[in-house]
Parts: sequence; C-alpha cells; structure tokens
Amino acid sequence: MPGIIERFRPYLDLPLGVDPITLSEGNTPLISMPRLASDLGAAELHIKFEGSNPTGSFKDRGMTTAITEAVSRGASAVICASTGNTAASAAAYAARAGLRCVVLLPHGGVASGKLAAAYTHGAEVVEVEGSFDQALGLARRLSERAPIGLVNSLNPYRLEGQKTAAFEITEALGGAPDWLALPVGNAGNISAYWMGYRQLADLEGGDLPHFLGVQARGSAPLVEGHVIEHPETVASAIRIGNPARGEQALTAAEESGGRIIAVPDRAILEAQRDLAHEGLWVEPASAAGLAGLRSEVEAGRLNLSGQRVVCVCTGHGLKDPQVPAEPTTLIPPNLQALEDLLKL
Ligand code: AN7
Repeated sequence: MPGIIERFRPYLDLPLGVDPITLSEGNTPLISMPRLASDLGAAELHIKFEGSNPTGSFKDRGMTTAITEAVSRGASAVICASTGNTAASAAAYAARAGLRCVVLLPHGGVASGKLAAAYTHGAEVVEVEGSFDQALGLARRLSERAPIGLVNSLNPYRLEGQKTAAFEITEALGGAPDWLALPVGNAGNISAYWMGYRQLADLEGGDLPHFLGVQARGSAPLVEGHVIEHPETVASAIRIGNPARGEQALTAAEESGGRIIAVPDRAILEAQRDLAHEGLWVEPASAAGLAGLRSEVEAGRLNLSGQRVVCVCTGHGLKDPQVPAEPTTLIPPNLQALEDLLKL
C-alpha cells in the first residue's frame, strides 16, 4: 500500500523529487457506530480510527512528511518532545530513514507502550524532570543551536501530513461531516484538519465541518485562556499546558463555527469504556472527542439531530494499557468449575 505522501502528493507542500520515508501510514478505517450515534441523537456517527496507523497513532501521518523533508535537507538527526505518541512515531520513521533520533519525555508522564516503542525503535530516550511544555522548550532551543531537526508539530511539514486525514474522511463519506470532534493537546492536529478541509473546499467547493476540539479539564489552557503550569489529567497524551499551536487551533475552531471545550477525566474514561464496549479500544485521550460531544448534547448546547458526525480516535488503547484493575476469576482446570462459574 502507498503511504499518504504517494496518495496525496499533489495536495501536499513538500519538496519534490524525494522518495517518501513511509511505513504505509494512513488509509485508516472510518467505523460506523449506530448505537453511539443514537445515544447522541445524531443521524450518523463514524469513528476515524487512527490507532490503526503503523505505530498506533495519527502522528505517523505527520512523521512521514516531517522525516521525508528532513532527509531531503540532508539532516542526520531529529529531536522531539513528546507525551509519547510523537516519540514512538519519530523513533520509527527515523529508524526507517537511518537518522539519529532523540526524544524528550516528561518524567513519569508517558504510557508504557509508547516508551517501549521509542526504545525499541532505537531512539535515544531522555526523561526531563518537568512537564511536556518544558521538554518542548528544550527541544526547540536545541534545534535552533545545533544541527538537529525539530519534528514536533511546530514543524510545518507535520501538519502537511496530518491534514490528509481530512481528505480520507471526505473521500469515505462523499463530503465533509457536519461536526468533527477530536482531542486537543499541543493543538497541531486540529490545525491540520482545518488546513485539510479548507484546502478541499478551495479546490472542490463543498461544506466545511464544525469542529469540536476537546481538552481535559485539568489541562485546558485553550478553554481557560491561559497557560496551565501544572496540567493534570488521566489522558497523559494531552497533558499539555501551553499548546504550541494554540492560537491557530482557536482560530480553526472559531472559523469552523465550532468551539474548544473541556471535559472531566471521568467523562473521558466513560467514553473510553463505551467505545471499548463497541469493540474499539482507544487510549484515554482519544476518547475525549466522544466525551465532548456527549457533554455538549447533554447540556443542550449541541443538537445533532439529522447530523453526520465524525469523531477522531487518535491513538490505540494497546499503548496505554493502564486500566483500573478488573476483577478476574481463577479456577482449577476442570469443566465443573467453569460451568459453576458461568452458571451454564
Ligand atoms: C492520542 O505525542 O503531543 O493537539 O507528544 O497522542 O495535535 O497535540 C500527542 C498528542 C491527541 C493531541 N491524541 O494532538 C505527543 C503529543 C493523542 C495524542 C493528541 C495527542 P495535538
């Protein structure tokens, strides 16, 4: 399968004539969720399941473009700060390209599967005694002084790749959805989606979706209107207090006729469980979009009647398997014990 660069090359602002560094990212499923749609009072709800990208998150779309561009400039090393998914993706694509990769992680703040991925792909993993925002500050400053390319979403080529998810959704639905809900952390992704939809509307006409960007309540700088020094949330991927593309995200939400809101962790975990009970295991941050839709509908601020809704689930649950201990039952290896237990 071709990756997103080959599929969407004419629509991407990328240096010409370089071979893509790709892991066949993109082309992720759009999964219909009729029961959850009806709970929301919506005509249709589809999940864009970005967890089925090669490293388990949407970051791969932006990393194929960022690493390809870095290679085209002759870079030999890249760096990023990360709450985990960017690190895993950068490590994988840098490995593919034969580049040195350094990842800066907030100490103790990264899910186990993401940390393991970064190590396994051969990145140099550095933990910073501080927040993601502080780690990003370091990565940014180093990249300005030393020959090492920054592959966080401050890098415009990241957004070039990530906007292709908007193209795929429009392709699959035959048009833009009415509402698009997604989590917001460093705010690159919502900015990229808006670039994608705007580009399509300019080229082909058609409607633009309204955006519902969702932050976790303890990490909601774009809702509170100021930097959060010590962001807190169970959704570690979006534990970000000073989003690099915050202004752009607010503009995108406003221009789309939508908004950015915050939801409590409890709502995020409920949405994660409900998606899992529909067969889709996403990481906590990825459930924020659904949690946000529910909270707006319940509060009477959003009427989805007759509406086609897409919710972007950004990362796979397998990378963040920290779930509250579910009771399991231990039995001796005999049929009677199993029948007694299951009451069959
Ligand atoms: C699953 O990996 O910032 O608003 O360093 O991993 O574009 O930041 C991850 C962010 C949503 C938020 N869902 O996207 C990182 C990082 C998942 C994520 C987001 C992230 P942005």
